[in-house]
Amino acid sequence: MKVSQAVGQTIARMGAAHVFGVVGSGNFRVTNALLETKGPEGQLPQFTATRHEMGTACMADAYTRATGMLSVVTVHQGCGLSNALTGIGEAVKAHTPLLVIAGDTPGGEYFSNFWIDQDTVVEGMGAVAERIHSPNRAVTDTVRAITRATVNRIPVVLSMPLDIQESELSQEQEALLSSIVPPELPSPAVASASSVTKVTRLLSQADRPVILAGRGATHAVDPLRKIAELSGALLTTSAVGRGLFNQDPWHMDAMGGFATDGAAELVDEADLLVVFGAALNRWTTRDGSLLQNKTVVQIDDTASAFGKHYPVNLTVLGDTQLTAEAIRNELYESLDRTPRTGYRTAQVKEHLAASLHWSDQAFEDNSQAAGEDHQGKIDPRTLTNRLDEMLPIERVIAPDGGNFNAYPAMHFRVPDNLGYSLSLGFQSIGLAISTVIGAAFALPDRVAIAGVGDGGFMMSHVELDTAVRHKIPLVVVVYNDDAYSAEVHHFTHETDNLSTVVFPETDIAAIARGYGCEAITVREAADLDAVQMWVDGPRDRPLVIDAKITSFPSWVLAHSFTENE
Ligand SMILES: Cc1ncc(C[n+]2csc(CCOP(=O)(O)OP(=O)(O)O)c2C)c(N)n1
Ligand SMILES: [Mg+2]
Repeated sequence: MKVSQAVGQTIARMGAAHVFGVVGSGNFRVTNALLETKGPEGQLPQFTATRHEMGTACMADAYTRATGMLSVVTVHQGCGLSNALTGIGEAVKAHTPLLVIAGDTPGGEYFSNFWIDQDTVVEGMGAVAERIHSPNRAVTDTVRAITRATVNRIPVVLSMPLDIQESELSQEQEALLSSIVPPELPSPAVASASSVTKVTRLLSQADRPVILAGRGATHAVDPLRKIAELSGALLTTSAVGRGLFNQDPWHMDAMGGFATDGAAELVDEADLLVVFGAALNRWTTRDGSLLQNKTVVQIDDTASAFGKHYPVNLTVLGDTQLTAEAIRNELYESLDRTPRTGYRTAQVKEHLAASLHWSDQAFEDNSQAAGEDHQGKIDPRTLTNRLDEMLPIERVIAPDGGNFNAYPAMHFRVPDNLGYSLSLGFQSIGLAISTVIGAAFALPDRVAIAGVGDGGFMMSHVELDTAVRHKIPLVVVVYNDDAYSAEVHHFTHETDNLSTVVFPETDIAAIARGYGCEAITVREAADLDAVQMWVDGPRDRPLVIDAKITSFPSWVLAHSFTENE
């Protein structure tokens, strides 16, 4: 058996659920062997051919985030891998366990056009570099790569030199193939008893406690709601945790830059913030300001998360679910099963209800009727509020980066946390279309909605081809202002020379039709009636909405200009 065959078989037997790839000569044989081998449940892995490796990695990242299952990125050596790096970088920032398999030039062939120092490049991205070292180690090397990705929640790039791929596998390694099983994680650990008691005490004494959950607390929702009920706390999430507490009447939606003024005030005035599985970055904390004048407790299963962005008062190491359950049990005892009022007053309830939905927040519609220099422009808030009403709530939303980004990120309601796929950990523009396609493979019964700027769209629309081929019920809302408006609004105060960041008008609807999508151009709310036809139809090809929007600094950008973009 050739090494390429054995590596492909090993990956399938380790539980690869979905393979995304751009296949070239360097990864062809391994990929085919992988797709022909049944996994531990007797099923063949699914395969999606993508059009650019950046999209490949984003789709795999989103698929794994939504399912928890192993997805594989398969790319050609050198340039195939380098094209995937931005998507891999996003997965690194999001702690997504990914296996990336990449061909590699044969040892010593540094003169090959394809040669790059793959390990150095990969490590520089913050991912883990693994490789197939020899025909005597190929199966073992592959098992270790997948185990590291899974256990350490990190993308691992397995480089596969072509000469080793073509070698005959050793008999010892071949014998290992039949006994391969998916990696198993060690049992999670609860925080120490003294830590649990400290947090319990803080919660039972606070007047205005707030509980913040990030994506690291996905499994802790039930005990967290109970803790909040007992201690009289309000509930909120990080941006990636959006939707976790949707079922709870005392939740405030996401905290930080995306929050309404009313929700931000409630966090600001809290006297205790207990954080479960969230990084507390500058966006969640509004540059740290939301951590002021209160006790902040950070609970996480990874010590490197502590104080990464801002100092906190107390850190607690432990699995978020088990630790939340322990705190809940101790609170029950110490409060004699009687919930405290805490922050849950009638007045706060009213405040909460009024500030929950962005669509309820008053604004002055600045849509513009057709004029001399344009044929009409729609206010992006009006656009998104209207689409939010029209599109089914069974949805998954992926917002891209840019000035516009808070509109799709917050004006669209989400049904739950799975309905929100945020690939802004690397703060790259151009990832959302691929992200939402990856999520759609995981959640085929939902409408997939990407909200992108014209800049992000022009960088990544090639994956519309993938969505068309797979008949994905995708809606791409393009907030089109013919500019990198984040940069326009950022620099407009210091220079008149904005020619580097503005563009002539682009007919995005025509581009989309070229891929086989349905497409409409929207200049006023009435133009959105066409969306209803798509919603009522078979939804078997993507709809691209080229919305010509009015441009002004969005609220998130307005209060983040003080530092970096
Ligand atoms: C890959 C990448 N390149 C450049 C940037 C810097 N950048 C941030 S926002 C932005 C403009 C995005 O334009 P668009 O998608 O049209 O959204 P808008 O800001 O106009 O609303 C740019 C270039 C980035 N974040 N990521
Ligand atoms: Mg723009």
